[in-house]
Amino acid sequence: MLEQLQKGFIDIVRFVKGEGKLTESNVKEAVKRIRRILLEADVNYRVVKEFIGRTTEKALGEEVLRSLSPGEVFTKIVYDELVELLGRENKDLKTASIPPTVTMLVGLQGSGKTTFAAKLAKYFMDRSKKPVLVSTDVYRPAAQEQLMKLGKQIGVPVFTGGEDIYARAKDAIDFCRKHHRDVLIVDTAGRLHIDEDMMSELEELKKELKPHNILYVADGMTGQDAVNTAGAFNERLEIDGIVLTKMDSDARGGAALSIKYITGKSIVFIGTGEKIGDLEKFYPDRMAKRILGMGDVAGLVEKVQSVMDEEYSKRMQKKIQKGRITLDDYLEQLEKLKKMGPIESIFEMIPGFSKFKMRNVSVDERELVKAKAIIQSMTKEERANPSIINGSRRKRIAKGSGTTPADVNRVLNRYWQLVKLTKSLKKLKFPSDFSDLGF
Ligand SMILES: Nc1nc2c(ncn2[C@@H]2O[C@H](COP(=O)(O)OP(=O)(O)OP(=O)(O)O)[C@@H](O)[C@H]2O)c(=O)[nH]1
Ligand SMILES: [Mg+2]
Repeated sequence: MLEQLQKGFIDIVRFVKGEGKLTESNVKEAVKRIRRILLEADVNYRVVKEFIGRTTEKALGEEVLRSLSPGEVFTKIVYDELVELLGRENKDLKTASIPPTVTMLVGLQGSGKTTFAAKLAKYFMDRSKKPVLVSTDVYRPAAQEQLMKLGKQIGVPVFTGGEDIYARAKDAIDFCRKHHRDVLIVDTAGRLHIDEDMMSELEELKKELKPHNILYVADGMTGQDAVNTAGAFNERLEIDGIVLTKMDSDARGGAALSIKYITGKSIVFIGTGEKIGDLEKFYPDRMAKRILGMGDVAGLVEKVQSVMDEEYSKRMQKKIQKGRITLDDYLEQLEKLKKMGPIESIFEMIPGFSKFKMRNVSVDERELVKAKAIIQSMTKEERANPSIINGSRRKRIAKGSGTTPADVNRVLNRYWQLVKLTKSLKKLKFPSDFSDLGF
């Protein structure tokens, strides 16, 4: 994701770092380089002009006169400007006071609406919501089947109905009310280009459904086309937010960096792959850090620190350094992590983490209770040294905790995964200039 942009910015940071102080000439040179990088990344020229102007002004202005090194100051300025460009605040979807919350997805053909509909349903499910999917695409014969297949995959009902799309969508709302489902996601038909038929159909749907959120789904790889089309959709439908899909294949990032500035609407989610789990909530500050080559380690650090008290993290750090994590630690971690939300979102922030394929490591309440009972049924020795747990010990632990040996195995497997993770964390290098920059 955004490799080209990242490489460009990392080179600039390196260049500025080598300079003794910020002068008019090296700021000019750095800014010239930024201009080239942004244009090559297909960022809108108006955005580039604004970005360059503000960065130059700040870099040459009074703000520079601090005790930081020029590299730090300049990087911080670029970081702030990137955050500004990406939207500063992360935006959440609106929730209806009387359920269901209706979210309508619009966008051109092939932009990823249907895929995103399923990803969003899963996202809601993971947050204890009960979503329903409905498609108003009656033009493409396979559209309905595609959604049904995805719905089945994640266990979300797909409402089907007659050919009248307005009636179908409204019936879907009734279905949600009747069955106490609190979220309705409406997938719509895309066209190759913006045309009057599609726009008036969407306008009509909006009138009938009164959706709480209209999300414009754009293929991030299409760069400025995505930005221009977003503008057109916004004019007619007044969208609430933007979803950029296929960011996994977008090395340039032109759409990501221009769309907020040009349309005034924020990016809410990004799609990072074809699979259902390949979805990220969009955080401008984290994205800016990513672009500047700092990975999301800073985000990780913030999140972890907010929950773990200093003493605890010091203790954990020592254990991680020594590579000694016991099952007691594991249990403590589970409880701490539970407070932080889905554990995957934490793992996703670790650069290169997807390699470990540990997506299924989520903590839910029931599982936590079970894991607790299992670990508490172990002897002190077993907890300190889980590798001694053999078949008969497993049986005894299962009996003692009212679970099965398979449950015991699951807890142990997750524990070993955590051990593996801490080993990989140990290898991560935290850039030394983080704290200096106030990140
Ligand atoms: N790599 C990648 N592929 C994606 C992503 N999101 C969707 N796709 C792929 O893009 C293609 C089109 O996705 P759909 O979800 O069918 O697009 P759509 O907007 O519903 O298309 P229409 O219904 O024809 O308007 C599919 O092959 C998806 O697998 C993503 O985030 N990353
Ligand atoms: Mg579709």
